Amino acid sequence: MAPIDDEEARLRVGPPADHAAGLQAVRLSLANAVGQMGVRKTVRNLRSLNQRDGFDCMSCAWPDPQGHRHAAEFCENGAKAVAWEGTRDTAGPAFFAAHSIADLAGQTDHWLEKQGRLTHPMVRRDGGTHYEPISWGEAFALIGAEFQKLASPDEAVFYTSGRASNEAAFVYQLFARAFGTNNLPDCSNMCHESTGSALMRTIGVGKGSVTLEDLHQADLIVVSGQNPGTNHPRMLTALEIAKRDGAKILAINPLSEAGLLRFDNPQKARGLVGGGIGLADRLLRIRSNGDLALWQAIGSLLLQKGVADREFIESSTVGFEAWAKHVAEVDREAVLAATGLEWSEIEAAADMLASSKRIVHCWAMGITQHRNAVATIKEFVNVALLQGMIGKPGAGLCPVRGHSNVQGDRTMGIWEKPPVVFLDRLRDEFGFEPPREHGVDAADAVRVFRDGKAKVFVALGGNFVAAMSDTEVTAAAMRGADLTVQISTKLNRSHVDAGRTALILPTLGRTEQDRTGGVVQRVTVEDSMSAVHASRGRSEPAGPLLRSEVDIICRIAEAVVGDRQGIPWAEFAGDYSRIRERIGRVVPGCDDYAAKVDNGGFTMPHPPRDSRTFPTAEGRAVFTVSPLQVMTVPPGRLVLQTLRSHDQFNTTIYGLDDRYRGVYSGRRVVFINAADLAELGFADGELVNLVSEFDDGERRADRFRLIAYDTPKGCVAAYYPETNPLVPLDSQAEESGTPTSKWVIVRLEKMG
Ligand SMILES: Nc1nc2c(c(=O)[nH]1)N[C@H]1C(S)=C(S)[C@@H](COP(=O)(O)OP(=O)(O)OC[C@H]3O[C@@H](n4cnc5c(=O)[nH]c(N)nc54)[C@H](O)[C@@H]3O)O[C@H]1N2
Ligand SMILES: Nc1nc2c(c(=O)[nH]1)N[C@H]1C(S)=C(S)[C@@H](COP(=O)(O)OP(=O)(O)OC[C@H]3O[C@@H](n4cnc5c(=O)[nH]c(N)nc54)[C@H](O)[C@@H]3O)O[C@H]1N2
Ligand SMILES: [Mo]
Repeated sequence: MAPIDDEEARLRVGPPADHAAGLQAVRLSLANAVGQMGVRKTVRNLRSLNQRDGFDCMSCAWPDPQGHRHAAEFCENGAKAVAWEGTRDTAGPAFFAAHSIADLAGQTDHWLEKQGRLTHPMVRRDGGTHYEPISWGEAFALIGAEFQKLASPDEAVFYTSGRASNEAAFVYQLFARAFGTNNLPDCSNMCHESTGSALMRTIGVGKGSVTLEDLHQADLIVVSGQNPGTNHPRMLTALEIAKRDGAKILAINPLSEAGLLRFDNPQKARGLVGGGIGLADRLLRIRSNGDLALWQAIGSLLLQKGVADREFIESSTVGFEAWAKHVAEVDREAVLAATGLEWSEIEAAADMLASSKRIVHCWAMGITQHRNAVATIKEFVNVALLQGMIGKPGAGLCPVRGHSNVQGDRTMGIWEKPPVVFLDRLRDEFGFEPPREHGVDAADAVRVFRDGKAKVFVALGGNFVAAMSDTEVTAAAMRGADLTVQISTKLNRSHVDAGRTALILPTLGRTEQDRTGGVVQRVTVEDSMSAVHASRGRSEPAGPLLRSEVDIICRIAEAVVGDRQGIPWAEFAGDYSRIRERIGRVVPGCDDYAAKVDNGGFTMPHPPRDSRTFPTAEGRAVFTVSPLQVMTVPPGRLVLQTLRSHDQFNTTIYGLDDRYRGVYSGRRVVFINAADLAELGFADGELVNLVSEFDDGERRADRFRLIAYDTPKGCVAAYYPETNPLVPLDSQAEESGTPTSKWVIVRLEKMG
């Protein structure tokens, strides 16, 4: 487990901010970028960030405007991500010779990544104390030999983080399936999996149904369980555009996040002199996990008011009567207990919905990472269907994705439960029979290594050990692997808690020029609104030995499956347009893929959005009935949500500040209501240990400082990944299996 940083002693706490971005954000992001990359590289990189012939920002999946783009089409945190990748610092053989793995284990996550870009393939041989250099050729041969030893293809697991390009993802899943397994867990399992589960069942497509234009045209935007000021700052521009045209915003969050309150757009001259625009017209400060109850109550109020798009319900949905009956009987006391809101607040929110004609529902991790997340999302869908808010301009469902290409990776077949049609088309194109049995998701991946049932773990990016729940269990499971192969840009915990034989394969990042095969290659990505386009980095790679993800995967595939299925791996690596041709023939919705991306990109088909047709089993959109659960906490215990600071990208910690929440130089903090402090006998600023309680026992994370904060009583918040040791592996969302990162029952323990 990550040790505790000495810097924590310098922790300072100030008042939280009341608005997001503004001049300060520009100044900070430029100073940071120049500091890490130097002036020339900063100018080159930031100039091509999110531009038509440039590269796609890797900081989130928010779409780019279709028409006019600003010269600076990025946000503070996008600039941070670019600078982090573009840093001049490197961690090569001398670094690894100087630091044993035991030594690295004693460093924080922040320190590990801060060492700079990985430049050489490295290996820790079985029993070794250090990583040592290895040639690419020997690394691929070693992988080939380890795979030979497997008793079954299912002893290998292929993880993907959502930064991989469509081309890399496509060849990766092809490799896994040609080898013979659907063990393709990904970061989506920990992220929007609940969204996919809920939307597949109710509208027949697991993706959001809006375009950026729809947001601009909406007259009400609901933002549930999301902190866009930090995690999707460019979304604030869309909210601003909608607001200027008279839209209202309803935010639902336990915290009054700065980015929900006011936005001072740094892209505009006006932003530079301050002022900005107010965002949320109403902020419901809901208790953790109150959303299912809230939406059932809103549904019942809308029904009482006679709000219903009868025509749409009649022509395009099933299940309305049963749902209407269910929510009409909603228990008001249970709703008040679950939400912690006043009934009048819920009525006011329902009035906002009732008086709106074009509503977009947005949501993120505050919704998906709960035990009943799938039910909650189905409840937004019920209300959207009731009002006919899907498949018309200015209205729809907008799950806001995290990783910049997590949606594209799924489209390309990174899925442990692949649809039959996808496998059939893969078979028809490549002439081999892909495995049909479902593979392991992220949580099951931990279980199969923990139980000795899997031996080889390959990671296409990411930091599985720190990102996954139950850090100690996950780390031990990974240490038990015979071989781990990490295709990475920077050093992280997953290189430290690695298999007996462990490989680090350094790869090019999004910002870097990819000249695999001697030509300039492009890749493609899909954003949160299903728009697909090309991305091409411009910078000189961090080192001459780096290889692209596509190249690395194709070489591994050559070493492991060779030409058994006649798949032309070398041809794919030499010219990515050959991969795009195959994508066009295999992936549903990607016909003429290569040509379309050459012509500037396209938006993936989405039948509910495009034509109000719903490819569900019923052939219609489905109202669903979910029992109202009021999740309770034993006396003296609190509900912990684990979230992101303004200075991190998932497990990548850029710095120790969270300026919007008024926290500086430290991350081991717990935001807690002052009344809870008093009741439980603790003081603001006191150091405590956190103990989580679950059916299977207790878990601990030590030395956190309590900060009195405006969070609902009983609900506390702390940063991930430091709190992942507290999230039990078996605490997962129903149906989707997502770890319940926003619902962990904890008690505070005095420090001895
Ligand atoms: N700069 C930056 N950008 C990022 C990331 C990053 O780490 N840094 N991560 C990327 C990724 S992979 C993702 S998935 C997204 C994550 O984007 P977010 O989902 O915005 O990320 P979190 O920090 O987890 O914030 C969760 C929000 O939900 C609220 N919340 C918690 N519990 C509840 C609840 O029960 N009900 C309601 N209504 N709200 C609740 C929290 O108070 C918080 O505001 O961002 C992406 N973009
Ligand atoms: N407790 C708790 N746990 C959570 C969450 C939470 O809210 N709370 N959120 C969950 C969510 S939403 C997600 S998406 C997951 C994230 O899980 P992951 O995607 O696995 O984690 P990241 O931190 O994004 O991965 C960072 C690493 O990716 C590598 N990397 C960066 N860029 C590239 C690249 O271009 N190519 C390659 N090959 N590697 C690259 C670097 O080595 C870096 O160290 O975490 C989940 N875990
Ligand atoms: Mo995510």
